[in-house]
Amino acid sequence: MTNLSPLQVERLKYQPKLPSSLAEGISKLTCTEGNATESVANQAEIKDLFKNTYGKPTVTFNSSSSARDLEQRNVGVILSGGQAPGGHNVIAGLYDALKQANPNNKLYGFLGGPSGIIEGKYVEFDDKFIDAYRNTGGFDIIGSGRTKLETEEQFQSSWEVCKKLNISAVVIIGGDDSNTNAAMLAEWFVAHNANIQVIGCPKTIDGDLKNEQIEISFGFDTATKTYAELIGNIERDANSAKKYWHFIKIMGRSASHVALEAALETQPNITLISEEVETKKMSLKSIIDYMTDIIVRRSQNGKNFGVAVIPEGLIEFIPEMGQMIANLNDIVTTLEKDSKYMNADDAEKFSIIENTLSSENAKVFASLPVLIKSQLLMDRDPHGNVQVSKIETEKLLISMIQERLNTLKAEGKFKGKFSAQSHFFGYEGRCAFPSNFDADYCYSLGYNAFALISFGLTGYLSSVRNLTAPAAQWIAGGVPLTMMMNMERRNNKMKPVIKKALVELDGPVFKQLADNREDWAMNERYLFPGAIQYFGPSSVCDITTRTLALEQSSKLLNV
Ligand code: FBP
Repeated sequence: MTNLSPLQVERLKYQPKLPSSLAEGISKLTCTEGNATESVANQAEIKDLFKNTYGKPTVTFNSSSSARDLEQRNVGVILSGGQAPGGHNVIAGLYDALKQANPNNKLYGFLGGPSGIIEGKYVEFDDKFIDAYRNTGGFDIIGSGRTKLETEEQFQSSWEVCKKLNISAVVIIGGDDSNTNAAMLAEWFVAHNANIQVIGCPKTIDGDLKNEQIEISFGFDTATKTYAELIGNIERDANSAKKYWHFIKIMGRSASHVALEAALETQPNITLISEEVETKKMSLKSIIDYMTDIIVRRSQNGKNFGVAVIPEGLIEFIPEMGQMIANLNDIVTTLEKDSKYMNADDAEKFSIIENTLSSENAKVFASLPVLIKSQLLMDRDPHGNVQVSKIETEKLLISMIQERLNTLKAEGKFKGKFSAQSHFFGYEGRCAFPSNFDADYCYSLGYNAFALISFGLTGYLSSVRNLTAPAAQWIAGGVPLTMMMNMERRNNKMKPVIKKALVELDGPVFKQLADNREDWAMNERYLFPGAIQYFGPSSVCDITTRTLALEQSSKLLNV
């Protein structure tokens, strides 16, 4: 093979593991229904919006000795939203299950995310195509996109494209927003007697698409291991040179799961958790006080260095910032239709914004450095989210801490040095070769998605549970998408969306940080996880995240 790295050559040969219930083959399955379900909140509104798909039972698969006859069918697949390691294996698992069910089945991949199904841009997979992508990172097999599937025209054109290709099921691999799209499309197809099923797969490095049935979204394992490797390397550098404070912002959007997991893997001196900041109503000033205090105390011990981990979405969780950003989101949607605003330069835009925000929020906006103001005005994503990856919170914290230390120095209360480096680890982790865990989990999710299709289900999320046990003992099944939904304000309107799971402050994962952070602040308890290992002892290659291990063991204790 040409143009392949030695690792890729070896990874192509890796055979992902399946739960034993699925390993017998797609035709040898039984489907057991659980109880009818309710949405997590706003039941009446969600039921009204999803008249045909609301309230379905959860399902579990078991292997059976008798084989089912499975009709020939064509399926379409979409990769949606941000990249997450293992997406290619979801498609490989889906493809293998579909071909095993009937060699005449066809799998079409829609190009560039949800827009591919609307515009009819697709490829048909064959063995050679799929084989080149097995166990690789990235979404480049068909590309991804963030188009929000929500209008009548989009649904109508998706239907036309499916009819043309004789597609009777669509699999959407995505995060909370993309699976909200999946739920909407599933409902629309049923309401229009289209006879097309829609199945979702839980993807996102953010780790916030989880609940009782979904233990973790795929990609979280590999991405956090990649960030932990990088943080560990920086800790070693900091501890060698002893001259810099490293401020590291970690991707993960609103929830702090990624930052928390990476922190447990590396034990840095400071870790901020957005959910704690919000719950304790910590102002920006009190965050600066907290961080400055640790920097000053370490300096008194002769340590003018350290490592601080900052979750990507922090800014939205600082109460005064969160309120200002919510107000900003509402007014920006309107202002973007105003040509005077759109043609204004940055300074004029800031002044229009300050005159339109409520007086309290205008004060907060005005107090920010120009860099952060401009970043806050950047385009929202198609789902109405501020693009937190573009807001340099790490630089905001550094500049405010520097100011505070200058004052303390002038007052004779700080005699040390403060020299800071800023980093943002995000895109580095999203396309890594999937860890063994993600390679197995993703393949199983894809395979299982076809199992859901084969039982005629629609509006379900592929679910594989019991993930801290060996893969053979994993439990395969499905969860109705509406079960995870609630109503939230997006783009100035209340919309049905899948509820994000945030870090629980009374949960075992946060507790692990809270119990240790004072020790980690003052001492170098750094851990160096090193690079992900794909070959070698299972104790190194097959370990899952601390988040999953702690959450699952605490569930067992509470049973
Ligand atoms: P998803 O929710 O689509 O999985 O996105 C994950 C993510 O990586 C976030 O952590 C990050 O804030 C965002 O995507 C960045 O988006 P983009 O790739 O559009 O820059």
